[in-house]
Amino acid sequence: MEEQLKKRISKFLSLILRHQPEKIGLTLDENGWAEVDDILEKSKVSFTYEELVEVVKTNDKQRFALNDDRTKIRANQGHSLNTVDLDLQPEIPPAFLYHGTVAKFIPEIRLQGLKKMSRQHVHLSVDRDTAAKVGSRRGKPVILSIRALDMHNNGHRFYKSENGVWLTDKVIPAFINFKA
Ligand code: HQG
Repeated sequence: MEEQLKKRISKFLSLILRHQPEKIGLTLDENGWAEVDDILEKSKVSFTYEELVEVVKTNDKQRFALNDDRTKIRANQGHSLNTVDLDLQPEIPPAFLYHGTVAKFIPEIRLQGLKKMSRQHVHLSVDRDTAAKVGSRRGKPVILSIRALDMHNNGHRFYKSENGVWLTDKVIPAFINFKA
């Protein structure tokens, strides 16, 4: 299967499973699952069931999950829809987690900390390389290290998505090392 088609399908699935299911008249259940058949029927990008399964399996960030009998699909993280509850259990984070951003946001982050902006959570990575990739979507990446375990010990909750992204509600400036 061509990489370009995979990318198109992945982008389309991100759009309808994280942000705008109504765009194709799709409904997600309260945990974010959609019927695969429903997507195949309503999709504006034309693809088969087998192609969808291949996209889920080979996706570079493992963005999507299928249920056990492969009749339902959901996005593992990144939702802006606040009606979706992924039902994640709080977990103890490692000592440090990383956030990739760009220089123009730093003054605001120094003042307000990391905010979830349009998503449901602040997204953090386990390693600097991943954070650098996230930051480079917007320009030259700046990497912040976050004292995650200290945050946890101070009552902040952390969750880990199915694809290994750490999620939390906000990160106040006191827990951010700006010279990471
Ligand atoms: C910044 C992609 C000003 C924040 C990635 C970021 C990730 C602030 C942007 C996932 C701020 C929000 C998430 C504040 C945070 N003032 N700017 N107080 N607090 N920001 O896209 O973390 O490919 O919502 O630094 O790989 O960049 O979609 O979050 O630059 O895992 O699967 O506001 O999205 O995954 O941007 O990326 P985003 P993110 P996918």
